[in-house]
Amino acid sequence: MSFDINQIRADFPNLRQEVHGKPLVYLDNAATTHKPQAVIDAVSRFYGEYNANVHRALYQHAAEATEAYEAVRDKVANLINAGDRRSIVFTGGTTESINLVAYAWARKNLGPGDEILVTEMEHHSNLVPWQLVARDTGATLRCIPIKTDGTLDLDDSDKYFTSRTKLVAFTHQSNVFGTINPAKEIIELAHAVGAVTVVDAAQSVPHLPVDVTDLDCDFLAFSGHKMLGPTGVGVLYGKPELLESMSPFFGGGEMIQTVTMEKSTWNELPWKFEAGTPKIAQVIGLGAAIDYLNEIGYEAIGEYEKKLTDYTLERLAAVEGMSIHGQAAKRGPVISFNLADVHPHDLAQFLDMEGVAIRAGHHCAQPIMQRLGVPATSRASMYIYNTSEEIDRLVQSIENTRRFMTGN
Ligand code: C6P
Repeated sequence: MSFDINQIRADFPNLRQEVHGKPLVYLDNAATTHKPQAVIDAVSRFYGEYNANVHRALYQHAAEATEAYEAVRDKVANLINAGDRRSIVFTGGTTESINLVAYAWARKNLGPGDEILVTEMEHHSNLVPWQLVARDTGATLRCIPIKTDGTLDLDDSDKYFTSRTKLVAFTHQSNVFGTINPAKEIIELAHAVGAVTVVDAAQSVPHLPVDVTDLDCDFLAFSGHKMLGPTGVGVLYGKPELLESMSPFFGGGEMIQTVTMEKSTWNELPWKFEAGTPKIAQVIGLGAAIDYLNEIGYEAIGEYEKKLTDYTLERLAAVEGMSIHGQAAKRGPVISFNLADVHPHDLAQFLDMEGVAIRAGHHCAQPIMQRLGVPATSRASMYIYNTSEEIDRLVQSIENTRRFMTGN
């Protein structure tokens, strides 16, 4: 399909909303994206036409629901080029996926003297779970610092990747700077010292083709709601041999093979990690989101987002008193900034009155704020349905706010 922005926008009912009497300009896509009608319809069709639990019953709708649910596993495996559908575990989101690895792999395999390596640009979801693992196992948490341009300082990699490094967890794309990290290089460095790798792909899978076979990552996590899918569903990819070696994280229905009063045995992969009634409607909605993205194609998405990001950077840079954080050459459509003499929260509130939705705060990445020496930043994050006209409205609203707040 060619990239027809008008057609794409027409697919998203939320983009037709007005806020405070103004057409909505939604620029908080790194937090969550809107949903195309196809995703809303897929969820609605499940509930309205063949609602049933999966993997359990033999009647018609149960079979249809199971088939629809399991078909999405294949779609996800294709999307990230995982050779084996057993490596795809459905979770509640990126945060749950990372915690699954922290509980079911790291707590069993790490101890005093071992090191967990993260980066200074992690979202709290890929930092706090490792702090907890370090606390509980006696392992040490270490960190690759960021440079002033918002990229990772990998110059002295020998300092960080050592024989003690047992796990390396890093974000593929920063939710603050937009930086796309050199994932393959980091994974090679990790594997060279025998460490297991965890890629936080929450911000990359929505925008880039991600190939787990080429990356050779051990685990990779992402969320459905940041890629046009429903909330409450995410994916953990794990190499099957690692997932096999792990004990279940949650116990309950579905994840067992046999249960006696004394003991239980576990179901096969991936169901060993999907205890209880799974996120059936959400997974089906995620499948529709993947179909939608595939129809447009990642190449067209990447080209469009690059043009829009370049335009936004250029327009924002021309605003008086503007500081943009992060100048990575390889970046996604996420731009954080501060405007002199205007607190990010005030800016976000003024913009809201103009119908422009951005995020202001620490973006669940407080170490970055500490590094930048600011309590908060403003952040505009774009997706496939945003336009240069919307960026003009963003910039005009920022200009209006600046004039109002500073009086010049
Ligand atoms: N970042 C943002 O506005 P969940 O909440 O589990 O779907 O995703 C967590 C998460 C993990 N890693 C990265 C890099 C992320 O950006 C996020 C979510 C949102 O930046 C909400 S704080």
